Amino acid sequence: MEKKFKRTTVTSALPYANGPVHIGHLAGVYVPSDIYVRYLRLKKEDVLFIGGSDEHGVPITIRAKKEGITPQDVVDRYHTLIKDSFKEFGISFDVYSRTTSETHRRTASDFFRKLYEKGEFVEKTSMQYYDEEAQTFLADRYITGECPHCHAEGAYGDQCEKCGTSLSPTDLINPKSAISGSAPVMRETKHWYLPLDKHEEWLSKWILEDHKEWRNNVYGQCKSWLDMGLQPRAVSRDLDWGIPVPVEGAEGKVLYVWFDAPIGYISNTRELLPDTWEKWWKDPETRLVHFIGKDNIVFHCIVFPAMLKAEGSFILPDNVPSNEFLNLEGDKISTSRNWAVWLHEYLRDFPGKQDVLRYVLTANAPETKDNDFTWKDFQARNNNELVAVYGNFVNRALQLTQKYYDGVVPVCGELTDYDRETLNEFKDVKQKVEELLDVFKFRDAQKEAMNLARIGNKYIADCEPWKVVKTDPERVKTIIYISLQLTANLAIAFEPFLPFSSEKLRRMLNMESFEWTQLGSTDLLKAGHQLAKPELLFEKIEDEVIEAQVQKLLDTKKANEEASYKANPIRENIAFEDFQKLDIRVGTVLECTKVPKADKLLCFKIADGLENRTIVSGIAKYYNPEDLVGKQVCFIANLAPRKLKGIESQGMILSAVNFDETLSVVTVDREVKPGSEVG
Ligand code: B3M
Ligand code: ZN
Repeated sequence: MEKKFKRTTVTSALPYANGPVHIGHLAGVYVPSDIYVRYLRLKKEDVLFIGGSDEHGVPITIRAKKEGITPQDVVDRYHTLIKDSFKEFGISFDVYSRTTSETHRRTASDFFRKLYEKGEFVEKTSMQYYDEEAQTFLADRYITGECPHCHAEGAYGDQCEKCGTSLSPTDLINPKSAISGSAPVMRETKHWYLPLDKHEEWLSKWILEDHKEWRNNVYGQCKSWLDMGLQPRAVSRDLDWGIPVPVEGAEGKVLYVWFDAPIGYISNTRELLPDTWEKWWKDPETRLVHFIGKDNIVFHCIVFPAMLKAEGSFILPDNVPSNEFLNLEGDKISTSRNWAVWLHEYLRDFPGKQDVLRYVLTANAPETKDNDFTWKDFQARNNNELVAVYGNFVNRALQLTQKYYDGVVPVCGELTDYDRETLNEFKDVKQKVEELLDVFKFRDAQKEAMNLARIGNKYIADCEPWKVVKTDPERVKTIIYISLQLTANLAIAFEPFLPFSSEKLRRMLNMESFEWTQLGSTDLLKAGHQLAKPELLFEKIEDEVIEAQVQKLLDTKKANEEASYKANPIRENIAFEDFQKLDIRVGTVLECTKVPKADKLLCFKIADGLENRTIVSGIAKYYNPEDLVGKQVCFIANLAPRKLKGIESQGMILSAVNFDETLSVVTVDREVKPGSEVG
């Protein structure tokens, strides 16, 4: 890479301190950022790795209320848990702080005040639900009511979890405050907005023209936001948990969590380096890189840069590598449904096996599309790759050295053509790994490192030193010498990915440290050098261990199913005449398209036997529209028409709500005439 930067500031998304960290977070953000930072450090580049907990926001207050504790109790608990488990897992932050720190409060307040004084905000009043009993404005999540689409009770002011439709609080039928249970009233409230529309022009140029190298998913999401046109965004909230808005007339208002959280990167740098933090954020020769998950793209590529630009003295991110999602055994990871592999539990269940998880999450990294984590794959990658390839090669090389030469590196004799070929093959691994890491292709980079071990395995298997030793002992010295050089190279190549194993290997090789620049060299270990006693680098993971983990997930699934059944008990009996009022029919899907500006809705054209009708349904998350064309679906034909996103929907398509809240449309198992009655 051309070197126009003096140093790199690397940030990784600040996890919400309202739950522990799981493998989805690790695969998406923390493992790749840690690999990247370790790589830069190995190259002796100036780099700072910033992490911390995000401790504000409504979900934390909801959790506190549920548990009958304070929000501070919630964040204290999870901040410590998260921080400790990151440390044990080897995520090598230079600082891991929190957004409830005093430094952060001051930094975020100053930031807001500066923008305020520069006139970078617009003030607007709007009507918002207010709980008169509790005397407080209500965040969207604090209002529940009947969903206007599927008529489920208990839909939230921002979303109905039943049918997945996104809502605003005023859409709810019979809204209720989740705090007091009373019916909220509308009241006027004032907020400060960041006028993103005013920033649209430079943002468009900066992203769409100057950063074409950003990952497709990042670039694409930014483009679609910019194409839709940016709107002013409120940066304050009526809430009693957060950083108070530091201007007059803002009593009871706090900074919106997405305003203060990214400033947390700056505060945490400042906490670590009170005197020199500015060069990491303001010097144009500093490169800023944000590692995030895909749900954070708009905040890091559009909102935060607009804030930084409005402030005026900060640099903008150079790249924002963002991953897609990791699923678990085919289902979306979910904190609330406990569908996850939690880092602290993994560390407890698999002590000393940090690198196995690091390896698997990188090998399976959701870099370009969502990926799936399964325990079977975890076991297979450990047993067939780490143990059978990397570990096996290293073990052979070290054991043979022990056996033939008492652990002393032998003198290299004359090279054969095959030796030279092998040496050549691993000489260019450095360049290959660098080229890939420089563009954030962690999966492929790790594959290159593993390839080095494959070369070694093949070499030693082809050369068969255990046989040759009987006929040509001099030749064996050369074979072992070359195998040991390869082994040392592996310790370097894997260092950013598997730091614990590299350290262990380095100890076995009796080497203090290696430099990245030595990667590819063929005389890392000199003849006569004494190695330490070999141990196994990796160990096989047995079926029982994996079965126990799978069983744990099956138990979770069962508990979730039971809970969901309990939460949705069979309703009261109805009279047959009431049932007869429902007119359910089968229709054939003629067309199905996405509804613009509504990520959950699909628009159907259905042949209902008589004519074609339009039905809008909130299932876009679960289907590709093309896949539904031609299917026969069941729908309620006599539901009063209603408008959704400006489209008149003439009925409702029936779908089953699975325990994990995914939806499946109800179809017929044999083709029938469109318009056939269901009953
Ligand atoms: N805490 C959201 C998340 O964990 C948020 C990231 C903040 S980064 C400044 O998805
Ligand atoms: Zn609904």
